[in-house]
Amino acid sequence: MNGALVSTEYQAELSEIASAASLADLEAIRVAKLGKAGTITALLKTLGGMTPEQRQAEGPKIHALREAVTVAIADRKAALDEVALDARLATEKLDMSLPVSPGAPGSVHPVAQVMDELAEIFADLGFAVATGPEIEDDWHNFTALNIPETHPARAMHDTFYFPDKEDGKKMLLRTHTSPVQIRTMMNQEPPIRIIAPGRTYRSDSDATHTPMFHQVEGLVIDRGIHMGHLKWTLETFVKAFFERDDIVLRLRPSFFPFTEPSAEVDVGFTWEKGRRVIGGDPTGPNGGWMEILGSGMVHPKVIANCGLDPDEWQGFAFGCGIDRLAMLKYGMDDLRPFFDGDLRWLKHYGFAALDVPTLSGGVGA
Ligand code: 2NL
Repeated sequence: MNGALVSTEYQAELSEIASAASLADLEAIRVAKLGKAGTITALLKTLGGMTPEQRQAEGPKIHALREAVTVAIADRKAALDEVALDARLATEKLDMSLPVSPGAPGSVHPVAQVMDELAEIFADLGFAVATGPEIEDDWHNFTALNIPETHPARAMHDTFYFPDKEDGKKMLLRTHTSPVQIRTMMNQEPPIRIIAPGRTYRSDSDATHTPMFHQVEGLVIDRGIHMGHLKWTLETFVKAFFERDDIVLRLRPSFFPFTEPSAEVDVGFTWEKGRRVIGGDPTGPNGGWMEILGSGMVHPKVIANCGLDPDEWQGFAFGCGIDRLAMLKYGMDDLRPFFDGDLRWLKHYGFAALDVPTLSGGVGA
């Protein structure tokens, strides 16, 4: 294309475009020239009716005209766009100091809140959070834990089983989070310090039991671990969680197949305004003991089942219900609304998502 030629021959066309005053004017020019019924489009159509000689002479001129007009329109459009943007920037103002509208922020469920608090407190004690599948096999859920084939917990009416599998593996919904610790012991070298919080399932339903509930278990495996470590850890945890220093623990002998010795753990409570509150003197006139945890030294058979030498490695473990912890700390007296999804309940008992990451502040706060 010969630019000099074009600029002299089509001066009128091009100056009309270059002086278009607005984007709307420019668009009108484009349609008038290049649109379906435009003048240049009509010129292009005349090529079809020409002799080859005429077409050879006229063709390049017409195409050059269309090219020149197309380029001129694009240039003018860019210039007009810039003028429009400059005008907008000169007049529009954004007030960055305006507060955003609050919207509907939702709230953190008490169970999630307590799980965060547990993770924070135990992190301060050197524990990592471990998770695992909710659908388990009976080896990880029962056998590895030294729970005999005949144990009532294995019965159909206590545990949710899946239909039999071809390979003979019995699949179930985990009845505790212990299988997470079994998997950790099998896959990680000691020393191990973990908590395993999560959903657990038992075929149980009344005012204080729901078929799905939340449990946290803790596990420490190292050399030379004894009951003293267990008691100090639980005491430190309970004081940090309930945010009181005047809490006493009582360990009572008990039995679990997976720990030896085993101990049930009671906390001292006192009656305050018709409510049981953790802390205070359990032996006083307003006091009493409440069971909140099960615990013990990990049974040597369980350690051996996970491929570790029980003469070298010892440990303690404990388990407790998260839903129950939440009820005790935040004063709910009914478990069932935890899982109803009623927004009124959540609004009342839920926690602000970003303002309050934890109320516990960890250990030593
Ligand atoms: C309770 C009792 C307990 C454990 C859980 C545990 C896990 C492994 C090995 C040994 Cl892998 N023990 N867990 C130990 C004692 C008690 O829970 O009453 N839970 C609600």
